[in-house]
Amino acid sequence: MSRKEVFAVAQMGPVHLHDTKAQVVARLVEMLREAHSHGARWVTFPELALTTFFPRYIYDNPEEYDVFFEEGLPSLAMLPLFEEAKALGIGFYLGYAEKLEEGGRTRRFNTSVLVGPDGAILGKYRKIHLPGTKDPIGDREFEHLEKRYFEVGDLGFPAFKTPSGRFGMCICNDRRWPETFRVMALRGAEVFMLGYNTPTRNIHHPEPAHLREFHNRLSLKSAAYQNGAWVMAAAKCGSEDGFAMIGGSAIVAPTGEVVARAVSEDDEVIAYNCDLDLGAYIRRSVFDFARHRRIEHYGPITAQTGIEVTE
Ligand code: ING
Repeated sequence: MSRKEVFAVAQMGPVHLHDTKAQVVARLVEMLREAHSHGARWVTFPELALTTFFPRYIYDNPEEYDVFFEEGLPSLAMLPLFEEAKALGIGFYLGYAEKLEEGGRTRRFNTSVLVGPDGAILGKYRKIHLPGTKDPIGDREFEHLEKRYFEVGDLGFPAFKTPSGRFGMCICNDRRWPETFRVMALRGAEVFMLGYNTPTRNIHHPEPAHLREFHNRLSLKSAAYQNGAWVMAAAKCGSEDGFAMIGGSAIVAPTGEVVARAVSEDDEVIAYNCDLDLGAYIRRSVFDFARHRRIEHYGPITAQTGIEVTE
């Protein structure tokens, strides 16, 4: 028996500082419609999909950077997308900068929301692995200041129940950490949705540009195969005000094979009719967690953060 559903990934081309959220959301709605024309029931949009990747810039005061954040869910800017998706009966993953008042203080997260085909909000995820630095490095062409603008996510790595099965969400750098996917898989996730903004240049040390795409693909394929799950990965890419980011959006099968990928660095919709039972044999054999995992030997994974050499 196979549970087949069409999933789409909506890759975004650049969003520039001067682009308005209304202009960007109109692009997302356009891609939603294109996904619908492919018969898609689910669409994955990128990380921080409503704005340029602003953590590349140095801001000192919230008044300067709060313009990039959304309040409320759906926020005013998101409304046209939520309405169109509900009208088309399409569920979606959307990455955005979340701002809220809680416990008498302002909190800011790099967040993704999962919305069902009926428009119901199924869950939220807040990015846990924040790369880069809290303070500017300086003397670089751009920065990577997610630790400056966002708190570490406080919702863990849930697996959300949807009408199509259990989905997990993560965001960008999370995909480089195997713990991300294993936790969601241990909670029953059979589809992982994620968005990313990955600069083509490494500001921390000289690295050949081709490795950016190689490491992206390596992370996605490993996550899929080692957890017997589908991976939907949506890039925001191209040159945003001259700052280049990789594309390579992809749909990866539980076998680890890329079944669809974007070929441009613009807005581009890819889609695939996914058999959600394809991963079942992998989770019943090579990665039958219950039968093969030996947690009594995994202690250091949660007992320590960095490397500890004992002898
Ligand atoms: N971007 C990048 C990512 O993890 C990065 C940052 C790139 C870190 C390459 C390490 C190596 O894809 C975000 N937004 O996390």
